[in-house]
Amino acid sequence: MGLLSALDGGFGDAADAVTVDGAVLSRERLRAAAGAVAARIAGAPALAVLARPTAETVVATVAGLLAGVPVVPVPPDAGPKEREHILRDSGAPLLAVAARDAGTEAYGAQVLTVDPDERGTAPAEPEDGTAFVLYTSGTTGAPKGVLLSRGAVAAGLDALADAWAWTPQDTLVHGLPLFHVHGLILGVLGPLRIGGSLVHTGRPTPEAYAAAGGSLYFGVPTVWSRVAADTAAARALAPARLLVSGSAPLPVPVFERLAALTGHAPIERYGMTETLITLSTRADGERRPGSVGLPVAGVRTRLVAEDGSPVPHDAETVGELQVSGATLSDGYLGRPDADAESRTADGWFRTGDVAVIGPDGFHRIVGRASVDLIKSGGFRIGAGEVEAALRDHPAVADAAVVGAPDADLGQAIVAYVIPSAEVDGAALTAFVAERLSVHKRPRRVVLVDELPRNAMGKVLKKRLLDAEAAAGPHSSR
Ligand code: MLC
Ligand code: AMP
Repeated sequence: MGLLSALDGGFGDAADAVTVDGAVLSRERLRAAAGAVAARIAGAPALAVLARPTAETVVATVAGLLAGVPVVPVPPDAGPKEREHILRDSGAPLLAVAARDAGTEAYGAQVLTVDPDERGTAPAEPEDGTAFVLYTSGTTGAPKGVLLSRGAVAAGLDALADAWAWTPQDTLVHGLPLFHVHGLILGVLGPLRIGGSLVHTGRPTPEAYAAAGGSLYFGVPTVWSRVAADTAAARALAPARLLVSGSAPLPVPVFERLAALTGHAPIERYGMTETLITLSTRADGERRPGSVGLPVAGVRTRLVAEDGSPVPHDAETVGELQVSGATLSDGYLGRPDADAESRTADGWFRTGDVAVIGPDGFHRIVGRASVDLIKSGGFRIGAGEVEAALRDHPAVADAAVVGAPDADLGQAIVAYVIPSAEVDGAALTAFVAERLSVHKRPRRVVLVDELPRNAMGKVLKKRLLDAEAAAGPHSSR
């Protein structure tokens, strides 16, 4: 069975298999359009896709998978620095775009225009190989390409079908970006493997979720927090079957308000680009606020103390969460150093997340080991990448970036900057937004004369976070 099993004819056609950006694609039309693109890219080492939430992005992604060409999603708002890095580092010779983006900068790659009305013959899907190279931030440096095999993606989706009782009767609704695991792999490939249909809402607003009439809804906690604050929109989700939150911690008050207004206790699940989704509460099990539940089928977890010893499963003692199983990636593209750092000698992946496990096996994520990986609105952002971008500004002598608690975004990027010339925060925010992806921009800039440092000269970010906490709660909205 291929990865896109719902597309291969066995499930029959569905006139409205994928609705995105006002376009409605049947399975037959999606296969035909992707088949036409697959013929043009056959044999290429990789296909970059300018991943706007459009029919063209879905067609190009399916084409890459049918042709056995690894797909490299490029965030559509990535500024020149980030886009050039992804294109050059991945070595993708082709960048698939919609007609309106035909003139886009591709840094030496050839721009390939995708037409969802084109028709061709879909090739037989390959059995194995790399499905995706997904770029994700580390604590320092530019984003790294994570190699996800077809087998890992298939195993990951099948495990979620089991945990969430996800079937061809489901209509999935979400408005998440199509360049990460959540929106693209779960949110687009899910229905193309499991069956059923997809409605992508463009932006994930409460009004759009309320109007979509689906059975299964995905969102990051920022989306659910906005839905929970909109009583009418939340009540409109009562007829749904399952609401699923992930990519960042779902605050317990949001869980409770959502449950009260919709009648559905949300499912919370946990994952990473490097491991796909590894933990989840279950549709047929307890949905405990603040908990990410149990390992999904095919995944094992363990908790390890700093000295490498096992941590008791007493729901109190924290340890680093390590995972193994069928959903793990094949490592980072061209980065054996990062691979070695992220895996144990016995092959487990070090998540960098700190967790507890209860005697009943339920997992709770309590934080991250490093202050330099920030989750803002569900996006993973490395402090080092933002600091490097800020230091490229002529009026910046030095900068330190932290993720400050934020009622809307979970964490908001706050930049402490030592200026070398007159500059204001808005100009620095715009500078970062133009060079990197827009969501990596600081939401606040604090101009300072110096940064707190230890004897080795390392910035004491804990002190900056304490200052943020002392200043009281913020909301970037
Ligand atoms: C604002 N904008 C700017 C700007 N300031 N543009 C340029 N320069 C500036 N200085 C524009 C943006 O382009 C955008 O335009 C608009 O303002 C709103 O941007 P925003 O303020 O950043 O959006 P916001 O409302 O804060 O977004 C919230 C959100 C978003 C929830 C919609 O954070 C989001 O989509 N998050 C999902 C992240 C995700 O999918 N993560 C999964 C990772 S996978 P416009 O035109 O676009 O409106 C993973 C594994 C797992 O974690 O477990 O799932
Ligand atoms: P990414 O690489 O963007 O996929 O981000 C992965 C990170 O998101 C994980 O290492 C966690 O820190 C965080 N994350 C994902 N889901 C959850 C969750 N349900 N609760 C807490 N953190 C989460």
